[in-house]
Amino acid sequence: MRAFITGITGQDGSYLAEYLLGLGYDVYGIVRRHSVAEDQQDRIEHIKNHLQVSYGDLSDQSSLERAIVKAQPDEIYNLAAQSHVRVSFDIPQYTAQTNAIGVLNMLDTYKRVAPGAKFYQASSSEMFGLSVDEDGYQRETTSMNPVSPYGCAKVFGYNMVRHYRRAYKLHACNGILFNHESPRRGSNFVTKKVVNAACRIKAGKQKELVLGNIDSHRDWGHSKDYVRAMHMIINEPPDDFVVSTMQTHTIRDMCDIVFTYLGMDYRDYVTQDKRYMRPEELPYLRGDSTKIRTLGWEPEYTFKEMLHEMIEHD
Ligand code: NAP
Ligand code: G4F
Repeated sequence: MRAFITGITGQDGSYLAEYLLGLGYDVYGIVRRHSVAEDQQDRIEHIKNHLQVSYGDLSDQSSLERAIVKAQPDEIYNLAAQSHVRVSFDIPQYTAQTNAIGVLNMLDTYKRVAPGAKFYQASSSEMFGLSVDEDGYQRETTSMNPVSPYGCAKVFGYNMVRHYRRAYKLHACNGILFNHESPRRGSNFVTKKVVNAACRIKAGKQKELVLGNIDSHRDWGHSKDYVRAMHMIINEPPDDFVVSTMQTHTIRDMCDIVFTYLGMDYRDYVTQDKRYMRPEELPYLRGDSTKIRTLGWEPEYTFKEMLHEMIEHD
């Protein structure tokens, strides 16, 4: 089996590549051109001799075509994105080019050069925005009411996948993943920022931690559990699936667990500043993943185990 992964240098792409190599797949991917080439592949350094990567970018359709023709994939995972919600308010057009038009570029290339393959799109719980069902969960049938350029662009990609599935009878599916973290999480997402700062404070290298809104709720899982779900979803009849832990916590709860593990009280160190607030906030996420759980998926990590692993790593 041959898999083609966009976003292979990212948190999820690196775990997915590892997982698929472990299953015996040949794994292909694209990487972007960076001005500092030395550290751009840090997350895949340990497996890079087993991967076939070429330069490519979601905004350059010719590069996608060359890479997919070379890979002749059975499975295509489109994980590449400008993945930071706060940053999407600063660079909305770039975010839309990558996360919306980039998905269309991928789908169109897939349809033309590899229509026999299966296609997975990295959709997001950020698409639900302000919508919550009466029982306090978001699920596959919950309406989408996004509150960020990132969320709006992801809704476009999500709908394009559904459209291509129906119109051209392609095996294209969406995983609607709730937040997931790991030691490989980018340093400006809130879990990694808190873990990193708490470790530095403990070591006497930092005095305080400045955050934005610490009362929003997120449903946080572990990236390793969620890449297993991606592989399961793409190998089902084409459909859309929510992936979540079904539990929710505030940023405040998360700070409490991290600082307590290191023998400190977060209230002595955490302050808030409007520079980390968003023009519009998504206050509450809690996913109902019953649909994928009926296929046998469930997370192995608890919330605390995931945070403890991140702390031990730092
Ligand atoms: P990540 O660590 O930020 O990785 C994003 C990847 O996309 C990186 O490899 C990045 O390359 C690549 N990329 C960005 N723009 C690109 C472009 N124009 N062309 C080609 N590659 C590009 O994100 P992640 O956490 O692994 O998330 C993976 C996907 O799942 C994303 O689509 C994200 O939006 C979605 N998602 C994530 C979560 C979550 O909680 N993690 C939840 C729901 C959905 P560089 O290394 O060169 O920057
Ligand atoms: O860690 P975050 O930046 O993740 P966010 O915005 O929920 O987005 C992540 O999850 C989405 C799925 O729901 C993905 F689609 C997306 O790609 C990404 O992986 O922020 C989490 C919460 C927010 O409510 C934010 O306002 O933490 C709050 N927060 C408070 N202080 C902060 C900070 N977030 C960041 N990044 N930095 C802060 O200082």
